[in-house]
Amino acid sequence: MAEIVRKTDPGSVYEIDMNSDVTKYFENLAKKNRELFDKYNIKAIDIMGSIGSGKTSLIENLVPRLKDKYKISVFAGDITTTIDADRIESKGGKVLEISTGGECHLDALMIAKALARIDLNNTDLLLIENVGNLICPASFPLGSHKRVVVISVTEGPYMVIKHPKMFIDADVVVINKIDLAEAMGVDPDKIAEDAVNMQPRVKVVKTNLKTGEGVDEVIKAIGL
Ligand SMILES: Nc1nc2c(ncn2[C@@H]2O[C@H](COP(=O)(O)OP(=O)(O)OP(=O)(O)O)[C@@H](O)[C@H]2O)c(=O)[nH]1
Ligand SMILES: [Mg+2]
Repeated sequence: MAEIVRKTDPGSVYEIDMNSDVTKYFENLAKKNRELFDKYNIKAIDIMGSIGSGKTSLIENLVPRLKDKYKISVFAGDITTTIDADRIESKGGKVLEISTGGECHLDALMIAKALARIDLNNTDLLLIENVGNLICPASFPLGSHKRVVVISVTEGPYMVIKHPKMFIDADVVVINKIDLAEAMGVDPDKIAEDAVNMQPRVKVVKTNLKTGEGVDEVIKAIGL
């Protein structure tokens, strides 16, 4: 068995403790964001997932299906580019790009500042595309009502068990690119089983976001 150095080992390589005040600061801001969402009757959905898993593709599929039912705003979190924002706009979504300038996640302060820039009275569904990775976004609640995690079979079979925090806090897990499952030698049902074992209340949906397969089930699973 390989040796593991854990964060909790005394004198280990990880001696610096996380600054719990910083964590509390962002958690409080997330609560304030939630209060604002509720005051304006806005459903806020945090869409997280690894790089290239299909977060933007999911939003591209959701916007046309939901735009007659909801007044939708989208926050597209990206490190530098407006590529995702442009894609979503081309589907008819109203998008505010949040460029994190290198940060690997969105945080509640970025959301609070972005909320000041949109017409809250004219929004009743807010889709937030978080920055692509399965680590940092898990530790930064934004105040959203639901957390959706998008992973794809092309990332291999172990995404869920390697990233427990992301999946323990998830409400919906989307397993995407099922059209490529056979070529990848990855079983989407096994990934689904891992997700339910990690968080028994989670809803899991398998999708092909190139064709739109499974998107109606995602909408149902989120409760929209
Ligand atoms: N074959 C296949 N390709 C897909 C599917 N869903 C998305 N893709 C492709 O995967 C690539 C990445 O998709 P995106 O939607 O940009 O992924 P993302 O999670 O938003 O990526 P980042 O924002 O860069 O982290 C694109 O080229 C999509 O066309 C799918 O179900 N099947
Ligand atoms: Mg994207």
